[in-house]
Amino acid sequence: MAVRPALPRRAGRRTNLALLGLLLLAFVTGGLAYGVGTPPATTVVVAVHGAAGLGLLLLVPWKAVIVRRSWARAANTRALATGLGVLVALAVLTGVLHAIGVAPLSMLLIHVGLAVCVAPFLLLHAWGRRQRPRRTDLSRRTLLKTGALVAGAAALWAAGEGALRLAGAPGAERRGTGSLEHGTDDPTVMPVTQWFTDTVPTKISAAITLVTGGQQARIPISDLDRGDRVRAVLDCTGGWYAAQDWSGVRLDRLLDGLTDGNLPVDGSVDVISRTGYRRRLPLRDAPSLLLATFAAGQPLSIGHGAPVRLIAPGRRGFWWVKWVERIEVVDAPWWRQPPFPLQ
Ligand code: HEM
Ligand SMILES: Nc1nc2c(c(=O)[nH]1)N[C@H]1C(S)=C(S)[C@@H](COP(=O)(O)O)O[C@H]1N2
Ligand SMILES: [Mo]
Repeated sequence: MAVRPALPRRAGRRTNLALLGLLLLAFVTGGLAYGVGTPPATTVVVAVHGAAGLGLLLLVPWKAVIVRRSWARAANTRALATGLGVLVALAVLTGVLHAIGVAPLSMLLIHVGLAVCVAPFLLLHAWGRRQRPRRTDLSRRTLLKTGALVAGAAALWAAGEGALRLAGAPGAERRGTGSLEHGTDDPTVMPVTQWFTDTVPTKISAAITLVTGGQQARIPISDLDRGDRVRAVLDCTGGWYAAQDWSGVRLDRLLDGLTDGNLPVDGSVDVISRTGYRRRLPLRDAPSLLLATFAAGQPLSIGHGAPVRLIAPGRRGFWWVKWVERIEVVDAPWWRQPPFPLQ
């Protein structure tokens, strides 16, 4: 009997499980990168994301052997499997293109879109090939191989970061979230971004409504210029960020005025846009939240949320509600809402 080379014989179950593991890790860390606010936590999540995505490439030689071996047998499932492979390859490619920092910002949107399409393909593909755990899955040998894959993926990610720096690519400067700088200290350069289906309103009101307990008050916009300032980074999940000096009024100050300093410590605050877009935040964050009417010394433009928007330091852009019209103090916990806005 001829001795076959080591690579084809070993390629198989373990390679497939490793691919599945890396894909699941990429999904989880991709979603977490948007949920977890800011560096340093996001830096770790995003680095793991990059390493998991790039780690897929390390397994290509082994996977190629598996594909070649089973191609003839798999006539029925070939189309689905090919689609999965193409989508994953494109997801990795668009992720890397964004990270390099020269592609248009829409590249990241395409990346996430492709990744979302991967999910049903992966589910169908893997379901048809379900595996039972085996005792050897916990063997010393398997652990060593897993360790080697993790180390290889981390090294590949680090090499990528090093290459970006050596090449002086714009991506070398990206934030821990993976976002690229766009319009710091110049709001006119900042992209106007809606989360999903929301649109810039044409009519905006001259006052906001505050509701706490039984009380309700209407505050004219002109009353919101109280000179409270914060420098904070707006970091959109669309892949860009900008630091600005924002000014207006701190939310705790505004609410204290209405409750004579008896603002509850527990509870949440609903910040609601004229458009219906809304986010619920913990009330204990109120001292760090600002209702801003100015950015970089200029009144907000309508696209950026005029007359007043929320500034939520340490949170991703989708929390920074624009065109704020109503603020309600509520008992419901902040986490009782969809993790991402629906409009
Ligand atoms: C099939 C699943 C996915 C794969 C294989 C994948 C792969 C990748 C790769 C290879 C990179 C480039 C990393 C680098 O070069 O440093 C990347 C970047 C990125 N991905 Fe994904 N990804 C997936 C899903 C997602 C999802 C679901 C999201 C968000 C909801 C996401 C968000 C991001 C972000 C924000 C970056 C930029 C990070 C950076 O610049 O370092 N990805 N992805
Ligand atoms: N009402 C409303 N507020 C919103 C959004 C939206 O779609 N509707 N998008 C959010 C998102 S995803 C981001 S990144 C920032 C973008 O702010 P900008 O358009 O001023 O750059 O606004 C946030 N506030
Ligand atoms: Mo955003």
